[in-house]
Amino acid sequence: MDHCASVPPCPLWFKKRLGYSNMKCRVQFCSIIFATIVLAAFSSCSRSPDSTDVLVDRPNIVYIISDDQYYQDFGFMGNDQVITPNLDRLAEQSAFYPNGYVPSSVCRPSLATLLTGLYPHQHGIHFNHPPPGFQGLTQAPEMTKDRYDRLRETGASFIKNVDTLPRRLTQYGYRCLQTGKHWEGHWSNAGFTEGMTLSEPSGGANGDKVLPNGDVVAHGNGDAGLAIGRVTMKPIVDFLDDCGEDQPFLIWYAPFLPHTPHDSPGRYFQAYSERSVDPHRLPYYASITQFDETVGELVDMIESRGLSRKTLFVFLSDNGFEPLESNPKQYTEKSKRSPFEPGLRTPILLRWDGKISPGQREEWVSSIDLFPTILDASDIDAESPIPGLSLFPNAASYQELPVDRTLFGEIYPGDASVLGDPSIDVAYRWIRQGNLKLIVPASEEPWGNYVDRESLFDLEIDPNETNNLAGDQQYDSMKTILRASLDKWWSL
Ligand SMILES: [Ca+2]
Repeated sequence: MDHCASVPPCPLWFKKRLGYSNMKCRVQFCSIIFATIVLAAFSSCSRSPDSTDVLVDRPNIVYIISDDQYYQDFGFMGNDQVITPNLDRLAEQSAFYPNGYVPSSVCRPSLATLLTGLYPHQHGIHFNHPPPGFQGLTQAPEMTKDRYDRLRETGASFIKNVDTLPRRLTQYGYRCLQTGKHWEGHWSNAGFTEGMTLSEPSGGANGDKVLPNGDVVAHGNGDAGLAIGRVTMKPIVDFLDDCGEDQPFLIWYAPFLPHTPHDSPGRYFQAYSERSVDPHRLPYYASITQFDETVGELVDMIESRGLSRKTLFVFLSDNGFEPLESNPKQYTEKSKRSPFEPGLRTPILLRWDGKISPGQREEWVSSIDLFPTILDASDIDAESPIPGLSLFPNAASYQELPVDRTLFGEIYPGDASVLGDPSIDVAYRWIRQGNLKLIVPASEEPWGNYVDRESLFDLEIDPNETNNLAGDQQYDSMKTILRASLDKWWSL
């Protein structure tokens, strides 16, 4: 039997770590997968039902992920126009990091980083859509549902073969529920034990596409899962009721909010009737308030069950979004998808009553830190090296994070031209250290045309990233240092 016949492309982090060729990597990777399956089967046979791996005091995890929200569009971030009372309350009860980043300013790579603790060039999910890209997948006359599903499943192969948060937590007795946004096919592909996304058309208002031949397919971003928050919270209520008091759990709450369509019910618009909100921002703000209300419902589900001292809440946004004044369904050039601050920044909140000291932290942090933070809070080791830092000691007892910490990220088009080698598609890489941020395009005509040469910004004096200092001789040495750090990081 050829065990490698159905093995997906080798994950890039694996290939790079071992320095293998594609073929050798594929064979080695296959062997390890096979050995792991055998070992797992043996382990599960040998593990007793009352194994010490079954925990009694690890926290539940409630992972709340906003979809497309500008980092300042929260009451607790100083915006006095937007209505977010529930998120404001969560921030008051949390270690609150206003200076947070995501590595990539678009949904799927950003969400995959949360699931894996790896950068996109390491987990391999650098795209929203696998080849032949969104147009090819949805508009090619010869496309059928069967072929579409196979192409999407190929794109979901990476998540199946990497350590994920739900897979790791499940090994320690957790039940893990997926709701909302999920690009990796069926919920089980990422290691959840239960979920909403089935990789099949849902018939809901969002998440389905009709092919030219009339076949209906799942768009790929969550299908039935997209009903959470917008239509219902019942799957989470049922899950919590079923878990009871002692079953540890992870809830992945990633509703399709405040993402477009900004079509919230009228009461969310009416909430702004006494406020002078710019008309082009109103539908987006209404969707933020709708999202905020669901966050309040979710937090209440935990508190009303007496679980708040047994639960770690984690909050962030997967990427930024600023509505365009001339077309509010679209976003400003410097927000979503871009290598600029409005696309990459997010506040990060960590709440665990009795364990985490509420209050603002000024350190620079990244979503890459959340996988190790959650494992650390749960007293679980990562299975393989991961690049982020646990924020838990800082959140729990103000232990300092490294001074002048360096943050990194990478920007890609939504469509992959090839799987298994993100370096072919990468459009920009960025690094921030102190006040300086360097953006390096992959060519002089990169996708998106955000910058066409190395661009260095001093964010303290130039927060809007308009004055490129890369040609200024007094910055030469710093630019060289940042570029070297960026290239070293990229090779890992
Ligand atoms: Ca998003």
